[in-house]
Amino acid sequence: MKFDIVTIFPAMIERPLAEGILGRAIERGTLDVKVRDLRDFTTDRHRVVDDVPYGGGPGMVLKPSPIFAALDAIEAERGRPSAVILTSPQGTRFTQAEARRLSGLAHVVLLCGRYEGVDERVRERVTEELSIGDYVLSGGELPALVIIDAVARLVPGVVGDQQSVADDSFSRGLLDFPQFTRPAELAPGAADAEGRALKVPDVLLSGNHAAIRRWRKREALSRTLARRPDLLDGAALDDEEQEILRELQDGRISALQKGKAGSDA
Ligand code: 9D3
Repeated sequence: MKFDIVTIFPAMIERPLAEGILGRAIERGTLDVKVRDLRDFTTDRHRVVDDVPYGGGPGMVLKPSPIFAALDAIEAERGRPSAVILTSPQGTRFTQAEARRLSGLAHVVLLCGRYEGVDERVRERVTEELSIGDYVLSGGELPALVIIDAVARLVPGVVGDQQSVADDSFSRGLLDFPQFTRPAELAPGAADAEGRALKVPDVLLSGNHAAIRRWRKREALSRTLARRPDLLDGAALDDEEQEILRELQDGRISALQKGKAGSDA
C-alpha cells in the first residue's frame, strides 16, 4: 500500500515511521511511504506556506497553492490516489471501521493541517476529512501518524502474526483480558494495596486450556462491562460469551440491590 504525507514538519513524521512494525514493513517494501515537505512546493524565496485570514482574526491559514502543487506532484509521480485525507478538528471521527475501510485502498494521501486551518478551496481536492478525537492538538501530524499506524497494520504482511490482528480487541469489540508473564509470584511477601500477594491467577498455571479460555472470556467481558459498556452493543459474542455476559450482568444487578457497587472482577 502507498501513502504520501504532506506536512510542514516532515521530521515529526519520519522518525516514528522508521521504528517498529511500520519501519520494518517499509524496509521490506510492503508499505511505500513518502513524506513531502510542503515548503518544497512553494515558489517564493522565503518558502512561505501560510498567510493571514481574509476578513481578519487571529492565527494563520495554510495557503492553497503549495498544497495544490504538492497534490499535482504526487499524482504525476505516483498516479491518482484512491483517497486524499485532510486531518482536521472538523473531520468525522477516525475509528477502527474507518481504518479497515482505508486499508483496502491502494494509495492514500494524508494532508496535515496546521495553524487555524487550511484555505477552504483545498477541500475541492480532499475526499475525506478526519479527526482522531475531541481534544485540541497543535496540528495534524500526530493524527496522520495515528491514522497510518492503524490502517497499515491491517494491510496483509505488515504485522507478522495476522492472528494477533484478527484477535484485536477493537476488531472483536471487546477489551483485552489481563496478561501475565514470569515470575508467577513477585518478590515473596510482596502485596498489592489491598494486601493480596502479587500472584498470577492459578488458572493460567493450570494447563487446563478450556478453563483458561473461559477465564479470559470472563475477564474481557467483565472489564468491557465495567469500563466500556458502549462496546458491548456492537460486539460479536459467541454463545459462551453471551452466557458469561448474562451471568456478569445478573451479578451486577444483585450486587446493586444489596447496595454495593458493581465490581470489575
Ligand atoms: C476546533 C479548534 N479550532 C478553534 C478555533 C482551532 C484549532 C485547534 C487545533 C485548529 C487546528 C488545530 C490543530 N489540530 C488539528 O489539526 C487536528 C486535530 C486535533 O486537534 N484533534 C483531533 N484530531 C485532529 S486531526 C487534526
